[in-house]
Amino acid sequence: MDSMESLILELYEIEAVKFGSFKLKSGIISPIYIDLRVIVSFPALLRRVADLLFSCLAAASPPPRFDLVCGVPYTALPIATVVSVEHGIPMLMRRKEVKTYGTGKSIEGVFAKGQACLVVEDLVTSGASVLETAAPLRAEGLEVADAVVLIDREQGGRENLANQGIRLHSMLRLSGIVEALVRHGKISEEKQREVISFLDENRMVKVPSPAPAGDKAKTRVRVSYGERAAVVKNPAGRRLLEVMEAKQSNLCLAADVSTAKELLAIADKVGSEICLLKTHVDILPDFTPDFGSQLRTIADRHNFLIFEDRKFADIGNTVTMQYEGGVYRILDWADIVNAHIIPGPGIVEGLSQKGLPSGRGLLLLAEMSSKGNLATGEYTSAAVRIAEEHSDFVIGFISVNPGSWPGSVNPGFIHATPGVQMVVGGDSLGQQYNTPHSVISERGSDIIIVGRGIIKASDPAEAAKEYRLQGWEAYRASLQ
Ligand code: S5P
Repeated sequence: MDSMESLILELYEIEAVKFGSFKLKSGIISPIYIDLRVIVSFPALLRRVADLLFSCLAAASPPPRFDLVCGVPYTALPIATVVSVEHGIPMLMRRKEVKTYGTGKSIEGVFAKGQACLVVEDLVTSGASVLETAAPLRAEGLEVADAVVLIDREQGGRENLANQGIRLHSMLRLSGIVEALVRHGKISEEKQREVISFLDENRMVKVPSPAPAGDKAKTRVRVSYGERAAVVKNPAGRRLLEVMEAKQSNLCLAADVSTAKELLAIADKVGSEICLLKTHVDILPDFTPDFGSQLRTIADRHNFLIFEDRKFADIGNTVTMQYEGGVYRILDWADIVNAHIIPGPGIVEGLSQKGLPSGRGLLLLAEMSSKGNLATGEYTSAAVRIAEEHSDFVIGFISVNPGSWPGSVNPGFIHATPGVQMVVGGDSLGQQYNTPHSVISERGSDIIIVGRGIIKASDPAEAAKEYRLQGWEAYRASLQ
């Protein structure tokens, strides 16, 4: 009997593999259940698992290159420890509860930026827990290109991880385990068919999102912008989160000034304080074709992204033309645009056709700040669904109170909230204002969009600084 088969039998004997009817973390009912926590009670088996994991890595072509190992807490920690000890490879540990203040670290252990770290996991279904560990490692500047797992449930984890640049090496696949157990008379062929048909029906389990809903938003531990950057596929979304982390700014300036000349001047003046600059180019009487490149130069100088608040709202075919054509040629210079979802998903598909190849990103208007607006309830949920179906291009939402949304929303999505001033209030045309603290800390948003609070201030640069500090402080407070 080969070593893998005897390992499978042993896992079955110690009831690490069980058959019956089990509700998984993802909510689906499975006829097979795997619980590898029990292997800590069998040291010889634990050592064998670690050895076999290592040899399965050596057999990969090309074999992965790594300087460090990091187990996904908690079940894989002892496995990673044995790999580390047996093969003399230093280990890192990821904290489950991240403290980003004081001396608290998300990763424990000694490492240098640019080193490669192998993630070790016991069981992969969707790949979510591997990604949760890879993200803070990547946020620390480590390379995570490979993960090794004892058992692959063959339910989309390999594909989900590949999408995030991680190659999954698995020692055993669920179908192989079942086959071996049938061969050794441990389970019936009927049971095998049941498991295989379950697998066929659940081939692509989505990465579940840990985001909370309702009241829980107030007590949740926020995941840092830097960590989230590591799990975002869209380059504009990823860059935005990285810029936020690097500049310690979650401030977007709504540059609603009267001329292009003024806009370029204020962009330069407040550029160091902001992560994003929002434009409405159709209000600028002196717009010229080189406006985009002039603004880009300023954006590059101060390291912020450009968001044209175009609020596309037409059918897919029309918006493709509006996006790249006309006098504004938005596609050429805006990293991010936004769209209403009123026409349905075709608008996102149309914009994506043009924007995605250029590395652009899209925000969907899921809520609005103005009094009596209709973007509520089911409409907001529909925006989330459309975003999830197009998460390669959609980077997040214009939202007002995302912490109150029902269900969970992918943590990679960025929430940007307009209607922000230092005091709660409104204007005479329905705009409603909340404070930076309320928007970021209580309502669970990520970015404050501030227009008149800065533009109309006697010293816009000073005002921008104050909004940045308040927005950042509210973010830091919600991390703890
Ligand atoms: O619901 C919304 C969506 C947007 S993008 N409410 C908004 O106010 N906005 C924009 O945010 C609006 O077009 C304006 O550019 C900015 C708010 O500006 P302020 O002067 O009221 O801060």
